[in-house]
Amino acid sequence: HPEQQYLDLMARLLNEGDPRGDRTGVGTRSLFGQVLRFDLSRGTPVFTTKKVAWKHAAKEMLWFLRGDTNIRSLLEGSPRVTIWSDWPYQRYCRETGDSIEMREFEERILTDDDFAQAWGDLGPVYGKQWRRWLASDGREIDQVETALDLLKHDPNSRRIIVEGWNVGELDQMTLPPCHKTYQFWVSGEGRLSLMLTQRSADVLLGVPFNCVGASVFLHLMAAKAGLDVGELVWCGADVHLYQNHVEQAAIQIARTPTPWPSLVYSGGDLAWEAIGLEHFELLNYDPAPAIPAPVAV
Ligand code: UFP
Repeated sequence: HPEQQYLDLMARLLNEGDPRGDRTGVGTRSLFGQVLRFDLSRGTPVFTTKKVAWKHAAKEMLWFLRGDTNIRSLLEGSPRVTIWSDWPYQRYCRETGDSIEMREFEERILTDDDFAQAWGDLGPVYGKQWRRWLASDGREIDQVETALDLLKHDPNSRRIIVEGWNVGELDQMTLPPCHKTYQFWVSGEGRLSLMLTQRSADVLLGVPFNCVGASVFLHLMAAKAGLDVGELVWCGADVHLYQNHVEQAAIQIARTPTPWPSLVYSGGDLAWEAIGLEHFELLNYDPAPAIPAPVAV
């Protein structure tokens, strides 16, 4: 089962991971430079040994792809995606001295346009860089559409890249990108593969989410370019298991994967802004129960 690669990676981190301090103060076991490969024509890497909130990850990916950087549309509709809310909430409390609850902050983002504009934006994070990278001559570059154009008209290109790591703007971002580079490749038979390079990877909580996001990206680009889906190659640089995730990892490693589900996208060549969760279905997903674990922030 291809998920065994992921479980083996967690086991290696447990057994051989280098004990390191880290920014969050929690401490990790870390290995530098790891690879997982998944053939998406045989199923989608939505891991089964622990239930993955795949709709949250897919909704976030669609938000990146629309070029959105405001948390408002993540909070709208179902599911309510709150993974980005903490930073703007902290900024609001810090800069205004107001001490409202998180839930109330999110309600105001949803219902008050001016408030959302003033406090809901995360700076030039993924969506901005992917769709409107600011060049030194003032042009805004749409990396996603450029990549799509290359897939259609120059599929042999070795330059089909969507990059998040804009060095000159890192200090304006809420978070510097983790899943920083997406590179596409088309096989001679017309299968689209994607290599994701992640500079920093929380193996228990981040990686399952990032694999879903990358799968959604790959399916969408394949559908829009008229290609079949090929491999997702996941590459992690600093791949780590937080010290307070050791027990959860041990529980998960002891589980046996069930057959992989299939992600089906039915939106065809819809505009990025028009694509929603209603255009996706995940067939035959039968995961083991979730394993609660604290997020390091
Ligand atoms: N992290 C991920 N994937 C993500 C994301 C964050 O694994 O998509 F946004 C984890 C990696 C790391 C932490 O544990 O969040 C980011 O911290 P740092 O910026 O210090 O690498």
